[in-house]
Amino acid sequence: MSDSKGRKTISVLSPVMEKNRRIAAYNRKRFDERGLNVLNLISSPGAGKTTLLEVLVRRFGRAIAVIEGDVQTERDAERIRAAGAVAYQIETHGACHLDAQRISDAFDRMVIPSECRILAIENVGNLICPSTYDLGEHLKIGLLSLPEGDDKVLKYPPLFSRVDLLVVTKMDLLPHMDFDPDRVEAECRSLNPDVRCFRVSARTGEGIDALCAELWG
Ligand SMILES: Nc1nc2c(ncn2[C@@H]2O[C@H](COP(=O)(O)OP(=O)(O)O)[C@@H](O)[C@H]2O)c(=O)[nH]1
Ligand SMILES: [Mg+2]
Repeated sequence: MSDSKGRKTISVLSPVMEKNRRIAAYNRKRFDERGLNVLNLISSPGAGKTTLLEVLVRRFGRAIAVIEGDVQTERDAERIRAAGAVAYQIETHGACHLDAQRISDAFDRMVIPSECRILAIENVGNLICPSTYDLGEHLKIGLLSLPEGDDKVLKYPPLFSRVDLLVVTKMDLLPHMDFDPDRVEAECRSLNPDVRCFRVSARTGEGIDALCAELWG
């Protein structure tokens, strides 16, 4: 494409996304062959992804395995292992999201127990960059915690228009926050009419049964 001065613009974004899409499709085929339900958890840093995964690991044991994504450190994988499941840590060393190639490499390297049925991927904490990268997952899960505020869904439509599940976390903090979960769910449905909504607290256990039924069913 040329502009009015005859300068050419070369888009590198589409080839990158096209390559990611092809690898994600390959990942999904491998996950299906293994009978794995694969989750991609996306939120801001601190929304409670790892804590929720620890709760799920305590319920499902080695029937769940986890790929952790962080810029640096093995800390989240160590937490998941301490809770009792297999975890593989990806350190992106700067990248603000995971991509399908990194997941393919992790899947090659990790030893997933035969009883495993759910593979959860905890993406790098970020509401923007992970939104558009398909990893080959079956469910894209967006988490929003009460301290972040109830106005965030319409500010980050690339994520909240794509999620299969919306999980409002830290519900135990509701008495202390000006946060309206009805508003959050209504705004998410306005972008994404098919989204399934959950309200949970890892601290009290609120909503965990319903979420487990959704993931396990
Ligand atoms: N009150 C409350 N705090 C929580 C809950 N879940 C997580 N947290 C806290 O939120 C902080 C960040 O949690 P973490 O799971 O590491 O978030 P991540 O960065 O999204 O993985 C930690 O201090 C957790 O103890 C919850 O349900 N209620
Ligand atoms: Mg974490």
